[in-house]
Amino acid sequence: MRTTVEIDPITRIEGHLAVRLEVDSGKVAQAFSSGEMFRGFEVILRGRSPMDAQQITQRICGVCPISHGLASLGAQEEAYGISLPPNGILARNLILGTNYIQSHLVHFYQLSALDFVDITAVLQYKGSDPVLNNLKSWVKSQLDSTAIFPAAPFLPRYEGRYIEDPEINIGAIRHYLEALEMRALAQEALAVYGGKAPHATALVPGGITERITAANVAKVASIVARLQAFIETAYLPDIMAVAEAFPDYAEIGKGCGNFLAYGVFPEIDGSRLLPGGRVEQGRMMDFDPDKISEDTASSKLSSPSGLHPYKGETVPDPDKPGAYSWLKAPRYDGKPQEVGPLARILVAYLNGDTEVKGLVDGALEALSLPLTALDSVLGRHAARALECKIVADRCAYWVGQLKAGEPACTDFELPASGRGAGLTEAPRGALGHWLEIEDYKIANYQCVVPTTWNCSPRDAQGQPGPVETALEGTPVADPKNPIEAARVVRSFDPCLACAVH
Ligand code: NFE
Ligand code: MG
Repeated sequence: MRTTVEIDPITRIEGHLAVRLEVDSGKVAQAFSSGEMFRGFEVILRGRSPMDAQQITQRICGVCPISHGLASLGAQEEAYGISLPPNGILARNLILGTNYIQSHLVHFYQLSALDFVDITAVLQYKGSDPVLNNLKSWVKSQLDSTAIFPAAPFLPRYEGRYIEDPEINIGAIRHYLEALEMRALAQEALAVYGGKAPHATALVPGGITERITAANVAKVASIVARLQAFIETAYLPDIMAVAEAFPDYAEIGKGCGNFLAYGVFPEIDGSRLLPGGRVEQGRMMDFDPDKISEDTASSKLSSPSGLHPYKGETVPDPDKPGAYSWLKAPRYDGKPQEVGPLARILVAYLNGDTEVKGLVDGALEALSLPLTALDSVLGRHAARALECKIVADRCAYWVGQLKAGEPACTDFELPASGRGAGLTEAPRGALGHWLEIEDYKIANYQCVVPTTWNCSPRDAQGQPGPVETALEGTPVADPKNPIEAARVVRSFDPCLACAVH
Protein backbone atom coordinates (compact mmCIF):
# COMPACT_ATOMS: atom_id res chain seq x y z
CA MET A 1 0.00 0.00 0.00
CA ARG A 2 1.25 3.47 -0.89
CA THR A 3 1.05 6.21 1.78
CA THR A 4 2.09 9.84 1.63
CA VAL A 5 4.04 11.06 4.66
CA GLU A 6 4.75 14.77 5.22
CA ILE A 7 7.37 15.96 7.69
CA ASP A 8 7.08 19.73 7.95
CA PRO A 9 9.16 21.31 9.38
CA ILE A 10 11.80 18.60 9.57
CA THR A 11 14.79 20.22 11.25
CA ARG A 12 15.19 21.47 14.80
CA ILE A 13 16.92 24.57 13.45
CA GLU A 14 15.14 27.72 12.23
CA GLY A 15 13.93 27.59 8.59
CA HIS A 16 11.17 25.75 6.81
CA LEU A 17 12.29 22.55 5.15
CA ALA A 18 9.51 20.06 4.40
CA VAL A 19 9.83 16.59 2.95
CA ARG A 20 7.08 14.58 1.32
CA LEU A 21 7.62 10.85 1.18
CA GLU A 22 5.79 8.31 -0.94
CA VAL A 23 6.05 5.18 1.20
CA ASP A 24 5.41 1.80 -0.41
CA SER A 25 5.69 -1.58 1.38
CA GLY A 26 7.49 -0.02 4.37
CA LYS A 27 10.09 1.84 2.29
CA VAL A 28 10.42 5.32 0.79
CA ALA A 29 9.75 4.97 -2.95
CA GLN A 30 10.10 8.67 -3.79
CA ALA A 31 10.99 11.78 -1.80
CA PHE A 32 10.46 15.50 -2.45
CA SER A 33 12.36 18.16 -0.51
CA SER A 34 10.80 21.63 -0.38
CA GLY A 35 12.23 24.91 0.85
CA GLU A 36 9.16 26.86 1.87
CA MET A 37 10.22 30.48 1.92
CA PHE A 38 11.84 33.18 -0.19
CA ARG A 39 14.38 35.63 1.24
CA GLY A 40 15.97 37.58 -1.61
CA PHE A 41 19.48 38.53 -0.41
CA GLU A 42 20.77 38.39 -4.00
CA VAL A 43 18.15 41.00 -4.96
CA ILE A 44 18.85 43.19 -1.92
CA LEU A 45 22.59 43.33 -2.72
CA ARG A 46 22.25 44.82 -6.20
CA GLY A 47 23.15 48.50 -6.40
CA ARG A 48 24.87 48.56 -2.99
CA SER A 49 28.56 49.07 -2.21
CA PRO A 50 30.47 45.79 -2.56
CA MET A 51 32.33 46.70 0.65
CA ASP A 52 29.12 46.13 2.64
CA ALA A 53 28.53 42.66 1.16
CA GLN A 54 30.38 40.72 3.89
CA GLN A 55 28.17 42.37 6.51
CA ILE A 56 24.90 41.96 4.61
CA THR A 57 25.51 38.34 3.59
CA GLN A 58 26.44 37.33 7.14
CA ARG A 59 22.76 37.99 7.93
CA ILE A 60 21.81 35.05 5.71
CA CYS A 61 22.36 32.91 8.80
CA GLY A 62 23.13 33.04 12.51
CA VAL A 63 24.79 29.60 12.51
CA CYS A 64 27.29 29.95 9.64
CA PRO A 65 27.61 33.76 9.19
CA ILE A 66 31.40 33.63 9.17
CA SER A 67 31.43 31.44 6.07
CA HIS A 68 29.19 33.89 4.23
CA GLY A 69 31.40 36.77 5.37
CA LEU A 70 34.55 34.96 4.19
CA ALA A 71 33.02 33.88 0.86
CA SER A 72 32.08 37.50 0.26
CA LEU A 73 35.56 38.69 1.19
CA GLY A 74 37.10 36.05 -1.07
CA ALA A 75 35.06 37.41 -4.00
CA GLN A 76 35.94 41.01 -3.12
CA GLU A 77 39.64 40.28 -2.62
CA GLU A 78 39.83 38.64 -6.02
CA ALA A 79 38.08 41.67 -7.56
CA TYR A 80 40.33 44.15 -5.70
CA GLY A 81 43.52 42.13 -6.35
CA ILE A 82 44.66 41.93 -2.71
CA SER A 83 46.03 39.22 -0.43
CA LEU A 84 46.30 38.92 3.35
CA PRO A 85 49.24 39.19 5.77
CA PRO A 86 49.92 35.98 7.80
CA ASN A 87 48.18 37.34 10.92
CA GLY A 88 45.05 38.03 8.81
CA ILE A 89 45.01 34.46 7.44
CA LEU A 90 45.55 32.89 10.88
CA ALA A 91 43.04 35.07 12.73
CA ARG A 92 40.37 34.40 10.11
CA ASN A 93 41.03 30.67 10.47
CA LEU A 94 40.46 31.01 14.21
CA ILE A 95 37.22 32.95 13.65
CA LEU A 96 35.99 30.31 11.20
CA GLY A 97 37.39 27.37 13.19
CA THR A 98 35.56 28.33 16.39
CA ASN A 99 32.41 28.88 14.28
CA TYR A 100 32.76 25.33 12.90
CA ILE A 101 33.17 23.90 16.40
CA GLN A 102 30.01 25.57 17.76
CA SER A 103 28.06 24.59 14.64
CA HIS A 104 29.11 20.91 14.75
CA LEU A 105 28.46 20.62 18.50
CA VAL A 106 25.01 22.20 18.15
CA HIS A 107 24.21 19.96 15.20
CA PHE A 108 24.98 16.78 17.07
CA TYR A 109 23.69 17.55 20.56
CA GLN A 110 20.85 20.03 20.01
CA LEU A 111 19.68 19.14 16.49
CA SER A 112 20.25 15.37 16.12
CA ALA A 113 21.18 13.50 19.31
CA LEU A 114 17.59 13.26 20.51
CA ASP A 115 16.82 11.10 17.45
CA PHE A 116 19.01 8.44 19.12
CA VAL A 117 19.30 9.27 22.83
CA ASP A 118 16.34 8.53 25.09
CA ILE A 119 15.72 11.80 26.92
CA THR A 120 13.11 10.14 29.18
CA ALA A 121 15.99 8.19 30.79
CA VAL A 122 16.61 11.27 32.91
CA LEU A 123 13.44 10.36 34.87
CA GLN A 124 15.26 7.24 36.12
CA TYR A 125 18.34 9.21 37.23
CA LYS A 126 19.30 8.44 40.84
CA GLY A 127 22.69 10.15 41.19
CA SER A 128 23.61 13.43 42.89
CA ASP A 129 24.53 15.64 39.90
CA PRO A 130 22.52 18.84 40.57
CA VAL A 131 22.25 19.67 36.87
CA LEU A 132 20.71 16.30 36.00
CA ASN A 133 18.46 16.41 39.08
CA ASN A 134 17.24 19.87 38.02
CA LEU A 135 16.47 18.58 34.55
CA LYS A 136 14.75 15.52 35.99
CA SER A 137 12.43 17.54 38.23
CA TRP A 138 11.70 19.98 35.40
CA VAL A 139 10.73 17.17 32.99
CA LYS A 140 8.60 15.59 35.74
CA SER A 141 6.78 18.84 36.52
CA GLN A 142 6.24 19.43 32.80
CA LEU A 143 4.73 15.98 32.28
CA ASP A 144 2.38 16.59 35.24
CA SER A 145 1.37 20.02 33.89
CA THR A 146 -1.27 21.09 31.38
CA ALA A 147 1.30 22.62 28.99
CA ILE A 148 0.37 22.10 25.32
CA PHE A 149 3.83 20.68 24.60
CA PRO A 150 5.14 19.45 27.96
CA ALA A 151 8.94 19.23 28.16
CA ALA A 152 9.47 20.98 24.80
CA PRO A 153 11.91 21.02 23.04
CA PHE A 154 12.75 17.49 24.25
CA LEU A 155 9.24 16.13 23.72
CA PRO A 156 7.08 15.30 21.82
CA ARG A 157 9.21 13.10 19.57
CA TYR A 158 8.71 10.37 17.02
CA GLU A 159 8.47 7.04 18.79
CA GLY A 160 10.83 4.31 17.71
CA ARG A 161 13.94 2.56 18.96
CA TYR A 162 16.22 4.69 21.12
CA ILE A 163 19.46 3.85 22.96
CA GLU A 164 18.60 1.50 25.82
CA ASP A 165 21.70 1.69 28.04
CA PRO A 166 20.72 4.18 30.81
CA GLU A 167 24.35 5.15 31.43
CA ILE A 168 24.92 6.15 27.79
CA ASN A 169 21.63 8.05 27.73
CA ILE A 170 22.34 9.95 30.96
CA GLY A 171 25.91 10.75 29.85
CA ALA A 172 24.70 12.11 26.51
CA ILE A 173 21.97 14.19 28.19
CA ARG A 174 24.62 15.70 30.48
CA HIS A 175 26.71 16.47 27.38
CA TYR A 176 23.66 18.02 25.68
CA LEU A 177 23.65 20.63 28.47
CA GLU A 178 27.44 21.04 28.50
CA ALA A 179 27.44 21.52 24.72
CA LEU A 180 25.42 24.71 25.24
CA GLU A 181 28.21 26.06 27.47
CA MET A 182 30.82 24.96 24.91
CA ARG A 183 28.90 26.77 22.21
CA ALA A 184 28.94 29.98 24.25
CA LEU A 185 32.68 29.57 24.81
CA ALA A 186 33.35 29.01 21.11
CA GLN A 187 31.34 32.16 20.30
CA GLU A 188 33.40 34.07 22.90
CA ALA A 189 36.62 32.96 21.20
CA LEU A 190 35.15 33.86 17.79
CA ALA A 191 34.37 37.39 19.02
CA VAL A 192 37.98 38.00 20.13
CA TYR A 193 39.17 38.47 16.52
CA GLY A 194 35.71 38.76 14.93
CA GLY A 195 34.77 41.74 17.13
CA LYS A 196 31.33 40.28 17.85
CA ALA A 197 29.40 37.00 17.55
CA PRO A 198 27.59 35.54 15.76
CA HIS A 199 27.92 38.24 13.04
CA ALA A 200 31.55 39.40 13.02
CA THR A 201 32.08 43.14 12.58
CA ALA A 202 35.87 42.87 12.22
CA LEU A 203 35.80 41.10 8.83
CA VAL A 204 37.02 43.54 6.16
CA PRO A 205 38.63 43.12 2.73
CA GLY A 206 42.36 42.50 3.27
CA GLY A 207 42.10 40.89 6.72
CA ILE A 208 40.53 41.81 10.05
CA THR A 209 40.36 45.08 12.00
CA GLU A 210 41.16 43.58 15.43
CA ARG A 211 44.74 43.82 16.70
CA ILE A 212 46.73 40.77 17.74
CA THR A 213 47.98 41.10 21.33
CA ALA A 214 49.63 38.70 23.79
CA ALA A 215 46.51 38.93 25.99
CA ASN A 216 44.01 38.02 23.27
CA VAL A 217 46.26 35.18 22.03
CA ALA A 218 46.25 33.74 25.58
CA LYS A 219 42.46 34.05 25.81
CA VAL A 220 41.77 32.26 22.52
CA ALA A 221 44.35 29.55 23.34
CA SER A 222 42.73 28.79 26.70
CA ILE A 223 39.22 28.51 25.20
CA VAL A 224 40.44 26.29 22.35
CA ALA A 225 42.01 23.93 24.91
CA ARG A 226 38.64 23.57 26.69
CA LEU A 227 36.85 22.91 23.40
CA GLN A 228 39.44 20.27 22.45
CA ALA A 229 38.88 18.50 25.77
CA PHE A 230 35.09 18.40 25.27
CA ILE A 231 35.42 17.06 21.73
CA GLU A 232 37.77 14.26 22.91
CA THR A 233 35.93 13.27 26.06
CA ALA A 234 32.28 13.80 25.03
CA TYR A 235 31.58 14.36 21.32
CA LEU A 236 33.76 11.59 19.83
CA PRO A 237 32.76 8.91 22.40
CA ASP A 238 29.05 9.83 22.07
CA ILE A 239 29.22 9.47 18.28
CA MET A 240 30.86 6.04 18.69
CA ALA A 241 28.13 5.04 21.17
CA VAL A 242 25.43 6.00 18.65
CA ALA A 243 27.27 4.09 15.92
CA GLU A 244 27.47 0.97 18.12
CA ALA A 245 23.79 1.17 19.07
CA PHE A 246 22.55 1.80 15.50
CA PRO A 247 24.74 -0.28 13.15
CA ASP A 248 21.88 -0.37 10.62
CA TYR A 249 22.43 3.35 9.95
CA ALA A 250 25.76 2.56 8.27
CA GLU A 251 23.57 1.29 5.44
CA ILE A 252 20.73 3.80 5.58
CA GLY A 253 20.88 7.19 3.88
CA LYS A 254 23.28 6.48 1.01
CA GLY A 255 23.42 9.63 -1.11
CA CYS A 256 23.96 10.40 -4.79
CA GLY A 257 27.61 9.22 -4.73
CA ASN A 258 29.01 12.54 -6.05
CA PHE A 259 30.87 14.66 -3.50
CA LEU A 260 32.15 18.21 -3.92
CA ALA A 261 34.42 20.32 -1.68
CA TYR A 262 36.03 23.68 -2.52
CA GLY A 263 38.56 23.39 0.33
CA VAL A 264 38.92 25.60 3.40
CA PHE A 265 41.28 26.97 6.07
CA PRO A 266 44.14 28.43 4.01
CA GLU A 267 47.59 27.92 5.52
CA ILE A 268 50.41 30.47 5.28
CA ASP A 269 52.13 28.27 2.64
CA GLY A 270 49.09 28.47 0.33
CA SER A 271 47.80 24.93 1.00
CA ARG A 272 44.52 24.26 2.78
CA LEU A 273 43.93 22.27 5.95
CA LEU A 274 40.95 20.60 4.22
CA PRO A 275 41.63 20.49 0.47
CA GLY A 276 39.13 20.97 -2.34
CA GLY A 277 38.20 18.29 -4.84
CA ARG A 278 35.48 16.16 -6.28
CA VAL A 279 34.72 12.49 -5.78
CA GLU A 280 32.54 10.47 -8.14
CA GLN A 281 31.62 6.91 -7.17
CA GLY A 282 34.73 6.59 -4.97
CA ARG A 283 37.29 8.18 -7.34
CA MET A 284 38.92 11.62 -7.28
CA MET A 285 37.93 13.76 -10.28
CA ASP A 286 39.07 17.15 -11.55
CA PHE A 287 37.22 20.32 -10.55
CA ASP A 288 36.51 23.33 -12.74
CA PRO A 289 34.34 26.13 -11.23
CA ASP A 290 33.10 27.02 -14.73
CA LYS A 291 31.07 23.78 -14.67
CA ILE A 292 28.82 24.97 -11.81
CA SER A 293 25.31 26.00 -12.81
CA GLU A 294 21.88 26.29 -11.22
CA ASP A 295 18.79 24.59 -12.59
CA THR A 296 15.39 26.16 -11.88
CA ALA A 297 12.98 23.60 -13.44
CA SER A 298 11.35 22.74 -10.08
CA SER A 299 12.06 26.10 -8.40
CA LYS A 300 9.48 28.80 -7.72
CA LEU A 301 11.58 31.18 -9.78
CA SER A 302 11.16 32.44 -13.31
CA SER A 303 14.96 32.86 -13.64
CA PRO A 304 16.40 30.97 -16.63
CA SER A 305 17.68 27.47 -15.92
CA GLY A 306 21.30 26.31 -16.23
CA LEU A 307 23.08 29.64 -15.74
CA HIS A 308 26.59 29.90 -14.27
CA PRO A 309 26.48 31.95 -11.02
CA TYR A 310 28.25 34.94 -12.68
CA LYS A 311 25.19 35.18 -14.93
CA GLY A 312 22.68 33.99 -12.30
CA GLU A 313 19.28 35.62 -11.76
CA THR A 314 16.82 35.46 -8.87
CA VAL A 315 13.24 36.29 -9.86
CA PRO A 316 10.49 34.87 -7.63
CA ASP A 317 7.51 33.15 -9.28
CA PRO A 318 5.40 31.64 -6.47
CA ASP A 319 2.72 30.15 -8.74
CA LYS A 320 5.01 28.50 -11.30
CA PRO A 321 3.34 25.26 -12.44
CA GLY A 322 5.16 22.11 -11.31
CA ALA A 323 7.57 23.97 -9.02
CA TYR A 324 7.74 22.63 -5.45
CA SER A 325 10.64 24.45 -3.77
CA TRP A 326 12.11 27.93 -3.36
CA LEU A 327 15.61 26.43 -3.71
CA LYS A 328 17.47 26.42 -6.98
CA ALA A 329 19.10 23.12 -7.95
CA PRO A 330 22.91 23.58 -8.17
CA ARG A 331 24.61 21.07 -10.44
CA TYR A 332 28.25 20.35 -11.39
CA ASP A 333 28.55 19.40 -15.05
CA GLY A 334 24.82 18.72 -14.88
CA LYS A 335 25.04 16.37 -11.88
CA PRO A 336 23.87 16.74 -8.26
CA GLN A 337 26.64 16.85 -5.64
CA GLU A 338 26.62 16.10 -1.92
CA VAL A 339 28.55 18.71 0.06
CA GLY A 340 29.50 18.89 3.75
CA PRO A 341 31.92 17.36 6.27
CA LEU A 342 31.63 13.91 4.63
CA ALA A 343 32.64 15.38 1.25
CA ARG A 344 35.59 17.21 2.85
CA ILE A 345 36.75 14.15 4.79
CA LEU A 346 36.47 11.91 1.72
CA VAL A 347 38.44 14.37 -0.42
CA ALA A 348 41.16 14.67 2.26
CA TYR A 349 41.22 10.87 2.69
CA LEU A 350 41.53 10.19 -1.05
CA ASN A 351 44.18 12.93 -1.27
CA GLY A 352 46.27 10.82 1.12
CA ASP A 353 46.07 13.11 4.19
CA THR A 354 47.72 10.89 6.82
CA GLU A 355 45.92 12.39 9.85
CA VAL A 356 42.49 12.06 8.22
CA LYS A 357 43.32 8.54 7.03
CA GLY A 358 44.42 7.50 10.52
CA LEU A 359 41.27 8.87 12.17
CA VAL A 360 38.85 7.46 9.59
CA ASP A 361 40.51 4.02 9.41
CA GLY A 362 40.64 3.85 13.22
CA ALA A 363 36.92 4.59 13.58
CA LEU A 364 35.96 2.15 10.79
CA GLU A 365 38.12 -0.58 12.31
CA ALA A 366 36.59 -0.10 15.76
CA LEU A 367 33.13 -0.56 14.21
CA SER A 368 34.22 -3.30 11.73
CA LEU A 369 32.91 -1.25 8.81
CA PRO A 370 34.30 -0.84 5.26
CA LEU A 371 35.18 2.57 3.79
CA THR A 372 31.99 2.51 1.68
CA ALA A 373 29.95 2.66 4.92
CA LEU A 374 30.87 6.35 5.18
CA ASP A 375 28.18 7.15 2.61
CA SER A 376 25.41 6.84 5.20
CA VAL A 377 23.69 8.51 8.16
CA LEU A 378 26.44 7.32 10.53
CA GLY A 379 29.17 8.31 8.08
CA ARG A 380 27.94 11.91 7.97
CA HIS A 381 27.82 12.16 11.77
CA ALA A 382 31.25 10.55 12.14
CA ALA A 383 32.84 12.76 9.46
CA ARG A 384 31.49 15.86 11.21
CA ALA A 385 32.86 14.77 14.57
CA LEU A 386 36.30 13.84 13.20
CA GLU A 387 36.48 17.12 11.33
CA CYS A 388 35.58 18.97 14.54
CA LYS A 389 38.60 17.39 16.24
CA ILE A 390 40.91 18.16 13.28
CA VAL A 391 39.80 21.82 13.20
CA ALA A 392 40.04 22.30 16.99
CA ASP A 393 43.53 20.77 17.07
CA ARG A 394 44.65 23.02 14.22
CA CYS A 395 43.18 26.09 15.97
CA ALA A 396 45.55 25.34 18.87
CA TYR A 397 48.42 25.42 16.33
CA TRP A 398 47.23 28.58 14.50
CA VAL A 399 46.85 30.60 17.68
CA GLY A 400 50.49 29.81 18.50
CA GLN A 401 51.56 31.16 15.10
CA LEU A 402 50.01 34.63 15.54
CA LYS A 403 52.53 37.46 15.94
CA ALA A 404 51.43 40.11 18.45
CA GLY A 405 51.89 43.67 17.20
CA GLU A 406 52.20 42.73 13.51
CA PRO A 407 49.51 43.79 11.00
CA ALA A 408 46.40 41.66 10.41
CA CYS A 409 45.16 43.65 7.41
CA THR A 410 46.23 44.96 3.98
CA ASP A 411 45.17 48.28 2.42
CA PHE A 412 43.14 48.31 -0.77
CA GLU A 413 41.34 50.59 -3.16
CA LEU A 414 37.86 49.84 -4.47
CA PRO A 415 37.99 49.46 -8.27
CA ALA A 416 35.22 50.98 -10.40
CA SER A 417 34.58 47.61 -11.97
CA GLY A 418 35.70 44.01 -11.68
CA ARG A 419 34.57 40.61 -10.58
CA GLY A 420 35.53 37.80 -8.25
CA ALA A 421 34.44 34.46 -6.87
CA GLY A 422 34.82 33.48 -3.20
CA LEU A 423 34.86 29.70 -2.88
CA THR A 424 35.08 28.36 0.67
CA GLU A 425 33.48 25.79 2.92
CA ALA A 426 30.77 26.51 5.46
CA PRO A 427 30.25 23.95 8.26
CA ARG A 428 27.53 22.39 6.05
CA GLY A 429 29.60 22.31 2.87
CA ALA A 430 30.83 24.05 -0.26
CA LEU A 431 29.87 27.73 -0.33
CA GLY A 432 30.45 30.15 -3.20
CA HIS A 433 29.70 33.86 -3.65
CA TRP A 434 30.05 35.40 -7.14
CA LEU A 435 30.36 39.21 -7.38
CA GLU A 436 30.24 41.56 -10.36
CA ILE A 437 31.06 45.27 -9.80
CA GLU A 438 30.10 48.12 -12.15
CA ASP A 439 30.52 51.84 -11.39
CA TYR A 440 31.63 51.04 -7.78
CA LYS A 441 28.33 49.22 -7.13
CA ILE A 442 27.25 45.59 -7.07
CA ALA A 443 25.88 44.78 -10.55
CA ASN A 444 25.22 41.13 -9.72
CA TYR A 445 25.70 38.91 -6.68
CA GLN A 446 24.94 35.21 -6.49
CA CYS A 447 25.36 32.76 -3.63
CA VAL A 448 25.40 28.98 -4.16
CA VAL A 449 24.98 27.55 -0.69
CA PRO A 450 25.61 24.13 0.96
CA THR A 451 22.00 23.32 1.81
CA THR A 452 20.97 24.47 -1.68
CA TRP A 453 23.24 21.72 -3.07
CA ASN A 454 22.06 19.07 -0.60
CA CYS A 455 18.33 19.85 -0.46
CA SER A 456 17.90 20.85 -4.09
CA PRO A 457 14.72 19.78 -5.87
CA ARG A 458 14.59 17.81 -9.11
CA ASP A 459 16.21 19.39 -12.20
CA ALA A 460 15.03 19.53 -15.83
CA GLN A 461 16.42 16.00 -16.37
CA GLY A 462 14.32 14.76 -13.44
CA GLN A 463 17.43 14.04 -11.31
CA PRO A 464 16.54 14.33 -7.60
CA GLY A 465 18.73 16.32 -5.19
CA PRO A 466 21.12 14.49 -2.80
CA VAL A 467 18.72 14.45 0.20
CA GLU A 468 15.89 13.20 -2.03
CA THR A 469 18.16 10.39 -3.30
CA ALA A 470 19.35 9.53 0.22
CA LEU A 471 15.73 9.13 1.35
CA GLU A 472 14.83 6.66 -1.40
CA GLY A 473 14.82 3.12 0.00
CA THR A 474 14.77 4.28 3.64
CA PRO A 475 12.66 1.91 5.74
CA VAL A 476 9.67 3.56 7.44
CA ALA A 477 8.26 1.08 9.97
CA ASP A 478 5.40 3.32 11.09
CA PRO A 479 4.23 6.13 8.77
CA LYS A 480 2.94 8.02 11.82
CA ASN A 481 6.47 8.00 13.31
CA PRO A 482 8.84 8.38 10.33
CA ILE A 483 11.90 8.68 12.57
CA GLU A 484 14.12 6.79 10.11
CA ALA A 485 13.51 9.43 7.41
CA ALA A 486 14.06 12.26 9.90
CA ARG A 487 17.42 10.71 10.83
CA VAL A 488 18.43 10.60 7.16
CA VAL A 489 17.55 14.24 6.49
CA ARG A 490 19.11 15.51 9.74
CA SER A 491 22.39 13.69 9.01
CA PHE A 492 22.92 16.36 6.30
CA ASP A 493 22.46 19.14 8.92
CA PRO A 494 20.21 21.19 6.61
CA CYS A 495 19.72 24.93 7.14
CA LEU A 496 16.86 26.30 5.10
CA ALA A 497 17.52 29.94 5.98
CA CYS A 498 20.84 29.50 4.16
CA ALA A 499 19.44 27.41 1.35
CA VAL A 500 16.89 29.97 0.19
CA HIS A 501 18.97 33.04 1.11
NI1 NFE B 1 22.46 28.48 7.94
FE1 NFE B 1 25.06 27.48 6.19
C1 NFE B 1 26.39 26.38 6.75
C2 NFE B 1 25.86 28.11 4.66
S1 NFE B 1 24.04 25.88 5.14
S2 NFE B 1 23.98 27.14 8.11
O1 NFE B 1 27.09 25.71 7.24
O2 NFE B 1 26.32 28.60 3.74
O3 NFE B 1 23.49 26.07 3.63
MG1 MG C 1 21.70 31.70 -4.88
